[in-house]
Amino acid sequence: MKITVGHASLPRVGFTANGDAVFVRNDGSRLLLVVIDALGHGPAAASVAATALGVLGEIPHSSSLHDVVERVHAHLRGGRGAAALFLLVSAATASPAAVSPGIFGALASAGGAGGAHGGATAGQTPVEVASYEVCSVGNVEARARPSKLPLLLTPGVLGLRLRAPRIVRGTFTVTTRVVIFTDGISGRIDVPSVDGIAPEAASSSLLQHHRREHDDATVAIADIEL
Ligand SMILES: [Mn+2]
Repeated sequence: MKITVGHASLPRVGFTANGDAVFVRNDGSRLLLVVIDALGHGPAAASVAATALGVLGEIPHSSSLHDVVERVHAHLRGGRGAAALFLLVSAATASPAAVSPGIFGALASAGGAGGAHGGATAGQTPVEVASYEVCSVGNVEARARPSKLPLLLTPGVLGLRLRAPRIVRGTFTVTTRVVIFTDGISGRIDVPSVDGIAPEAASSSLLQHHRREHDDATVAIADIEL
């Protein structure tokens, strides 16, 4: 598995401080990617975002996504709060019989009944896949291509009020691009328009074309190559 991440962000027009921020920890076989959108904009929002980045930088690598979300929530208490999307991707293997191209889903447990594939010769060699966990608190969104990335938005604001984080778990069985964006980006974002462009440049292009000027705006892209 090879993971490449790029991102681009701009503050609200007229401001230099940015309340959006991106945290990336890419170990090659494991990625923690968090896109933060502190409430409001300007220096106070930027301060909240910086606090979140500081907390994330000190989180143990072995932490579950649930722990990551709860820890950020705890450390942002007393501030104006933030929305954020948390994505954790890890290398994994599956039996070919468990992997139907284009269909994601839970890894079939060993010996699990059937997929569309799994010939007698291929059945012996595990195939590389990527397992993921994703959680979005507030309104940071994500899209994936060509795989789907189902998001269950968790209501609330990190640092203020948070119900049990809704974490979706699944598996990418084909090379997949994940695009994460804050609400400073139009929901009409045209992800296919940057197919074939590397994450950093693709993020800049999407930011330029779909930015709303009244808010901080951020795009982060992770290419997960299997
Ligand atoms: Mn925003």
